[in-house]
Amino acid sequence: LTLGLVTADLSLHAPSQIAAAVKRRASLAGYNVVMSMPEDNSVAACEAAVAGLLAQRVDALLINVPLENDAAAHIAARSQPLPVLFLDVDENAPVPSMVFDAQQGARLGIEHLLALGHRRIACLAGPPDSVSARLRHQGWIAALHQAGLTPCVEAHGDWSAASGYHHAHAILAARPDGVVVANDQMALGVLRACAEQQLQVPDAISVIGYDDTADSAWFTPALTTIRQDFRLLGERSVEWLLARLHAVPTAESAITLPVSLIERQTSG
Ligand code: IPT
Repeated sequence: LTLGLVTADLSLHAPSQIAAAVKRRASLAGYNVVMSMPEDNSVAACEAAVAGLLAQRVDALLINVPLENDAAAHIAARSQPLPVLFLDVDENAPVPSMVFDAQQGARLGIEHLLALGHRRIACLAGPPDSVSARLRHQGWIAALHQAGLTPCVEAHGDWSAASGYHHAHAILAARPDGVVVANDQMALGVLRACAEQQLQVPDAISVIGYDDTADSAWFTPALTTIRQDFRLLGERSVEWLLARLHAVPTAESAITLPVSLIERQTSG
């Protein structure tokens, strides 16, 4: 039996760790995993990837690419009658989903900076066409708003360390005392820019990442971040599909997984 995984760019740390976790859990159950990586971020490319997996006669589908509600509904309809689960959609999307709690993650990061006494807070968001990037960004704004604040500067990167580094220059020019970053790879680029400008982290500026990928504890300084438990997502998502394949009627269809703040050396 075979599970199909449509995945976001595997050169990014989070999708590759999710794919590894899916593969590990599926193997335990005696399932193969076949993967397809869409050519670009378009809905057409995602549909082509799904069609390719369906042609390989997969038994169930996991979709880990960002999809707006109507695109996800369209893909779910085309995948009928196979079980399909979406990992990067809005939690209110009209399809079965298993997503990390973006609002909680955003709030944890902002509240941590506020508790440390920071008030000039910068936001380095992910790409505007990513659902999870948008939800994190909205969560930051809402949490800042509750404290009567707005970001002192904002930018959008593309998830890569290079984009974090390039946007850091405009961000640091606004003299924030804390910056929330939408993923750890971009935070790595921000740390590099801070080092080049001789800004001591965390004395001069706190940096909070998002993901807690396997390397993040090894950044210099070790990164404070919001942990998304990719191993758990891999396990739970495969188990959800297995339940559906065995027609277990109790499987919920909109599951939100909690995230947590991991305090290391980049916040203070
Ligand atoms: C999300 C990661 O947080 C981000 O760093 C980036 O890798 C992105 O994936 C790629 O699509 S995690 C996803 C399950 C929302």
